[in-house]
Amino acid sequence: MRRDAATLLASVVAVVMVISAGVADAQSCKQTTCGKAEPAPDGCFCDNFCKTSFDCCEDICEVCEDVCRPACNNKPCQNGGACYNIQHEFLCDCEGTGHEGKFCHKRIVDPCEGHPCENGGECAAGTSGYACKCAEGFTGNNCEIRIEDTCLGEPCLNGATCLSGTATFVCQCDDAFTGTLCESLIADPCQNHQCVNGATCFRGTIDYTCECAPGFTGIFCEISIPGSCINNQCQNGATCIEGTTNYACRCPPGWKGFFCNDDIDECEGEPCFNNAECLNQFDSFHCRCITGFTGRRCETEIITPCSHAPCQNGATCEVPNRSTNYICHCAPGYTGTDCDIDIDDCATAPCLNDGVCIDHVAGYECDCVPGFTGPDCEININECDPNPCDNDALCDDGIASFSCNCLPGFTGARCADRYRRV
Ligand SMILES: [Ca+2]
Ligand SMILES: [Ca+2]
Ligand SMILES: [Ca+2]
Repeated sequence: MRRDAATLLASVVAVVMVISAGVADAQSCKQTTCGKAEPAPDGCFCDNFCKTSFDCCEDICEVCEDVCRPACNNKPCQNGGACYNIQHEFLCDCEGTGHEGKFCHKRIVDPCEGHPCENGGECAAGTSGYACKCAEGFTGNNCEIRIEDTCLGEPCLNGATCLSGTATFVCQCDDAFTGTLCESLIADPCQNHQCVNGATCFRGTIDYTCECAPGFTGIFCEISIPGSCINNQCQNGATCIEGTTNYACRCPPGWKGFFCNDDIDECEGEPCFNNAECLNQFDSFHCRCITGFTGRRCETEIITPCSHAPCQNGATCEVPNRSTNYICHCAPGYTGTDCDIDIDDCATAPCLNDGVCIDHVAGYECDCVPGFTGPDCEININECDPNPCDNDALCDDGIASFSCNCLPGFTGARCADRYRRV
């Protein structure tokens, strides 16, 4: 920023006085001549003839006169320096031009020229040299030294953050761990916390803090905040009631609990009759009736043609759609409208060989005469098996009997006797 002329004037008057003392005064300037391309004498400012004390005018350079003319007319300041007239003197302000000297003619050498900072370091020029601001991982005056990453190999344990130093590292432990490498687990201080009133416990390194539920305060959230309905936790449309030490929730029908977030079980009082199943619903219950019952609580028996149980002997009763009558589906062995007739299973005379038929439910039994067997007495029992005849006689099977055909010399029903010679 270029300085204000007035400020500058005040600050340089003293300097000018010193300069004037060492140079020719106005009178001597008037008497001085300077040739073409020759510098004017020190301290002379020749209007229209000599530009500065160092440069003569190109066209003509005669007697230097008019030393009191503003010197800046001759544009003495070079390289964009600002010129200020101060009595018989001028002053060049070189700031920002990169030059210095009375005429801003001398280039200021930038100490950062040549980029002395290595490895991406930033160079900052100062009055006595430069300083390098090194990129991460480098050090040294010119950032020429690479810093060894001491966190290589991830030495910190249990999720700790490793901070790399020049020769060592530091592990920044998670709250739950401690030790140089964060290897030791700290007992959770929340394990035996005393936070109350629905507060949440947050563990610290050695202690815990309680984050209170709305409406509570204190280290352990043990203090109720009066007027706490502002942040109440009443749910399901409950109304918040301010209290002196706490608020209360007035629950709408169907809800209970401090915050009205518990559904009331309307089935608890067993409102359904006749073995109906009770279903808990929002502010209500529903009875699922078994067959034959109806009503909100299944309290009403449904009267149908089947209600008086007309079907007998294990039959099932059915009322066809839109019918006022019933149909009995009989169990095996029965017939009739009400299944009250035991079917005569002997009607087809299933017993053979004079067997007597005995009727049962869905079946019969045959009582066979002697000499026959089998479910229907269809088998003639073989009385010759085993052979009852003696002395190799042949046996003839009969009905409940047998006969033996004796070999010569034998007699008797079983040929057991020998003939005697008379
Ligand atoms: Ca309910
Ligand atoms: Ca029968
Ligand atoms: Ca027989």
